Amino acid sequence: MEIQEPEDRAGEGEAEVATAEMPKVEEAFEEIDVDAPLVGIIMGSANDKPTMQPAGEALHEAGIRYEVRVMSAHRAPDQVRDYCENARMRGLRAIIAGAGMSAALPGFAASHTDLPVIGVPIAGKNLGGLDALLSAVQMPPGVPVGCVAIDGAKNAGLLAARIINA
Ligand code: RP5
Repeated sequence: MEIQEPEDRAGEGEAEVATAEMPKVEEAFEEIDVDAPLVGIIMGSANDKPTMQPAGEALHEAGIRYEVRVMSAHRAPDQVRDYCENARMRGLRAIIAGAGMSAALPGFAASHTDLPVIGVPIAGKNLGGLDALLSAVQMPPGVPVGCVAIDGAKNAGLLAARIINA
């Protein structure tokens, strides 16, 4: 019995170290997983926010984390490029891109990521959103952009949710 006591203590000690350290590691990984958004909602102007809000609401109702960023393809192309190039590495799995007028944002975003990009054409003052619609749906072969209806942000959120849950 006297010989076994040190062995038992050694075993218990190792177990104590292991159980003391494991929760910290698990918590660290949980924090990364839990907080990371899965969908990025980007738009060309802060003025697009009210139109794009239903996309966030649809994702929220589906329990899918998302983030919102305002970035213009023509006013801040470097920012859009960097965001899209890093999107997959950051854990995003889909991007929703809303923009009005000639609306390069969805196609420009899709050219800088291999994640699915869902375009939301936003109605402008002059052409009722037809310009933005055509900019998204008429993307040349090789750079796909999914496209919902003009001002159809709700469906963009629902479609992103289906992509995430597929
Ligand atoms: C696009 O041009 C935006 O997406 C917006 O819909 C449109 C007009 O932009 P603002 O003049 O409202 O900033 O870039």
